[in-house]
Amino acid sequence: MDCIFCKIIKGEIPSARVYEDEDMIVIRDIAPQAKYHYLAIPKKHFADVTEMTEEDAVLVGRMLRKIGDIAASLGLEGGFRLVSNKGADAMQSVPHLHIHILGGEKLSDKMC
Ligand code: DGP
Repeated sequence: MDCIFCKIIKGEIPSARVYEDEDMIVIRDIAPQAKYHYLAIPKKHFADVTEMTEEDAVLVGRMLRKIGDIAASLGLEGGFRLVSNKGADAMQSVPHLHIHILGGEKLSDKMC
């Protein structure tokens, strides 16, 4: 499958990986929109929240809990914002579910 995030997971495309476990990798976003901008990417490929099975929902729930666990180690002690885009209106550019993790500074209150 020609998926950029699957290639990053396999190590075929380099990335700044800050965390990895059996469920997911967390990498630095290539075009940061905050002081700290990470992407939590499940190792299993599915396009977005509308394509999740019940099993995927459990996986994503686990990812959220782990993001909470590792947040402080990523410099996010002051708080963080999670975003997962789906589709054209949200400007999703990579059709492999991912959760943006933004923080390290006061974020704009314009969105969310
Ligand atoms: P979205 O628009 O929600 O689909 O976000 C995709 C994000 O992925 C976007 O913020 C830029 C990031 N991105 C795209 N290609 C790469 C890459 O090759 N490496 C890294 N680290 N991030 C990437």
